[in-house]
Amino acid sequence: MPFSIRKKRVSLLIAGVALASLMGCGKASPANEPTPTYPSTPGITSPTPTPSLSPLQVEVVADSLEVPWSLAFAPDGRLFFTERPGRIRLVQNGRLLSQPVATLEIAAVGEAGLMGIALDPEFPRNHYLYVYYTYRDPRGNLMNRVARLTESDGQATDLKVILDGIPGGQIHDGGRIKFGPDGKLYITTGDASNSALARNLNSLAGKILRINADGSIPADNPFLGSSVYTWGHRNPQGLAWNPKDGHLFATEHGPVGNDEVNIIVAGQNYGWPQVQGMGDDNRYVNPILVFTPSVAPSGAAFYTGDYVDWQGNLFFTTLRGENIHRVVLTPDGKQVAAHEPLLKDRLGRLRDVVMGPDGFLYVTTSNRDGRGSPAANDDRILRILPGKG
Ligand SMILES: [Ca+2]
Repeated sequence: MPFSIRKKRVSLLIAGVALASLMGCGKASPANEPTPTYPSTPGITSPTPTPSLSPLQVEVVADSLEVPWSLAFAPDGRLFFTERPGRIRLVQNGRLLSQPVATLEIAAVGEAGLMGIALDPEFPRNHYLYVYYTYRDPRGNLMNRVARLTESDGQATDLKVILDGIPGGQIHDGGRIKFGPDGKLYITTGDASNSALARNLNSLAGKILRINADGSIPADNPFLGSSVYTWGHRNPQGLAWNPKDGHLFATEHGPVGNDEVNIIVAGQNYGWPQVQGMGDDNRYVNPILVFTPSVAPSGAAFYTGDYVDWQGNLFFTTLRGENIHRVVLTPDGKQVAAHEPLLKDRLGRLRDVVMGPDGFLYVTTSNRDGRGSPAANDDRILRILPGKG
C-alpha cells in the first residue's frame, strides 16, 4: 500500500510499557472507582478468556491535538481527522500539517462539537468528505447535521448540508459516520438526553441512520421514506462491518453500566429506554456484549491486516475504560467467543480506532475532552503494532 509512516519513525518504536511511563500518562484508576469487569453475557457462548494480553508496540503519529474524534484514511494514504472544537486536519507522509483542512463554525459544548468524518467511496474522483457536527439553530437549540465538503490540495470548502434536523444536546450526540460496503452512509445519533426520542420513529435521535451519499433516502431502507435504519439507541459511537459477511457492529454507551456491543439489523429496535443491556423481550435485540461498570465504548474497526492472530477480530476503544478491546467472534460471526482488553498500560481515554492501509490500527486519545487527565503532549494519534513483543 502507498501509505507509510516515515522510516525514521521506526526508531521511535517502543513497547507500550515504556511509552506509557515515558509520556507520563500511566495514570491509575482512582482507588474509589470500581475496576471495570468484563463479564460473560447471559445467553451467549461462554467466552473463553484469551490467556494473555497480546504484545503490542505503540508509536506516536501526531500529538498536541485537541480531542481528535474521528479518523479517515484516503486511498492515497493521507489521514484526515477531526478535532472536536471544529477543525478538520491532515497527516500527510507521516507528518501533521499545521494548516487545518477546514475550520468549521460549530457548537463545541459539553460532548458536542465536530465529531465524525468519512470519505466518499469515490473520493479519488470527487474528493468529497463528510462530517457530523453540532450547531445552534436560530432559537439557540443544539442540533446535529451531516455536511459534505470538497477537498483540493489539503483544503476543504463548499460545505453542503446533506442531512439536518438531528436533535442535539450537551451530551448524547452519537456522531460516528461511515460508509458501508453497500456504499450508503451510516450515522449514529444519540438520544440528546431525551430517552423518549430513541423510541420515536419520527425523531432522528437515538438511531442509526442510513442515507445515500447525496443525502437522499435509499429506497430499500426499512421504514419507507425515513433515514432511520435501527432505533432504540442511547448513544452509539462506533460502527464497523465484518469483512467476512458484511454484518454491521455498533458500540453504545449505556446509562450506569450496560454499555453494549450490538449486531445491527435493519429495522430492529435495540431497546433504549425500555431495555438496557440484556433483556427477555423479543421486541428488542439483545447485545452480544455488555459492560458493567461502564467502559464507555467508542470507535470500532475490524482487523484485516497481516497479523494472523487478529484477523477477523473486532476492535473497539473505550473512553472511561481507557483501553482497546479485541473481540473474537464465533465462526458464524454472531456471538462472542472471547475478548480481551489489549493495553497493559494507560494511554488515557481512547476515542476512535481505524485500520490503516499499512495494516496497523490507529487510535486517538481523548484526554482533553473535559473528562480526562491530559499529559503535556495530549491529545495524540497512535499507531498500534501487534505481536512484536
Ligand atoms: Ca440496547
